[in-house]
Amino acid sequence: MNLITADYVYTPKGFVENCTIAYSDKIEAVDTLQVLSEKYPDADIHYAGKNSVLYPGFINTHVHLEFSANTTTLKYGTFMSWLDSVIEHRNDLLQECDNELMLSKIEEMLHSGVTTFGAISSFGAELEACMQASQRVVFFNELIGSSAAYADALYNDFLERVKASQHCTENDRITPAVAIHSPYSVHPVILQRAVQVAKQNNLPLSAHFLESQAERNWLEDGNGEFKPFFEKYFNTSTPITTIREFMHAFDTYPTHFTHCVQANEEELAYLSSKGHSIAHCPRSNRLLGCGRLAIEKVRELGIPFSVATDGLSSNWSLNIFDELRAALMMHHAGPLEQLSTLLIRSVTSDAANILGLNVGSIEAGKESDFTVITLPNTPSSIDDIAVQTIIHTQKASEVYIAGKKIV
Ligand code: MCF
Ligand code: FE
Repeated sequence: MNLITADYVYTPKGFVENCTIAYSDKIEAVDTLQVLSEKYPDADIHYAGKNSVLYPGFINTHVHLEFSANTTTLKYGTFMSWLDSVIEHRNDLLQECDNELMLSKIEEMLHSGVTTFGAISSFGAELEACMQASQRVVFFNELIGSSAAYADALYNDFLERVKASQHCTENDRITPAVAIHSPYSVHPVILQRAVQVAKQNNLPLSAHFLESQAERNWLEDGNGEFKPFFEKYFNTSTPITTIREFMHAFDTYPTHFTHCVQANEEELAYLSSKGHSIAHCPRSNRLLGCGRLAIEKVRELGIPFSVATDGLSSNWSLNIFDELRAALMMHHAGPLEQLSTLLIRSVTSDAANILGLNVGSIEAGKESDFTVITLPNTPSSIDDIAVQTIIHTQKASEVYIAGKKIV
């Protein structure tokens, strides 16, 4: 048994001072050091240091590791110019992205305290790096393919990748999962089949949805900036689905929808009514000119959401603190403390519930995934710890996964 004490511990009841956790691979008990050292007289005891704050390990639910080679190659500013640049440079970027590079980005996440991430994989190329990672990984096999002619082949390739990720589960840190790329890029017939695969195998399910105004215009009336794009690359000028039809395809299975920046109130209410959740990627949304997620509406409707980095195809780092800071700045209206607390919850317990993992919370029975950060000085009040953590932290001081100290 091990005991770890921090000056502050983030528990389901909020921040608690001078709190100790007894743990092995799972959390055994949360109490004072006095009580727990009497209960476990042989335990190894560790104090995380002055101004330490212990959190459950952070969870980044949405990242594209395959695009890790991008820094200045892709065009930012508007969604369509970005997408055009992805089409142009995709092959080069994928080729430049080897295991070593992906592992270095996985390390970057780890040092920011991320102990679980959701990897969106278009080709399965990052499976090896994910198997070598210290973290838990939800491996989202992405289905993409809008043309009916190629749909079957693309679907079969997707199924093979799903199987490959299921077979590596002797590595119990990898959870196989399904991602639908988007309403504009996945044919409804294979979409339905992929949703069934997720449902029958009880796999987490995710989809990019209503990211840009261009996507909305295209799905609503087959117009706007997507029209010349589809004419040029796919020789078609009609969308394959509608917003409504796409949403309905997920009616019976709670799904993690990424972005939803352009969803209106009615659509958000619909997502809420079906128990769906949102991955919110503020820096990606800003860089691709997509706008701001109405986080206050999302909250009001009780939609669970997670803050996530997206890939380096639309971001400059995979550091979860950089993302939390961006969220704090982007959603500038409303009380700072309340938003900070909500953001911390979004990368811990809410993200864990969304992905269906037994992590994200400091309570007995949960996996022992911890992230310790150290504040530069004593916080003015216990109510400020979430804000101070977000604005002052670049790196975690200690990281534990399944009870093992990794950082
Ligand atoms: O989330 C961002 C922006 N929206 C959509 N797709 C992606 C994002 N980052 C990477 N992608 C990938 C996606 O997985 O880019 C490709 C897909 O493989 C776009 S379609 C040419
Ligand atoms: Fe994405």
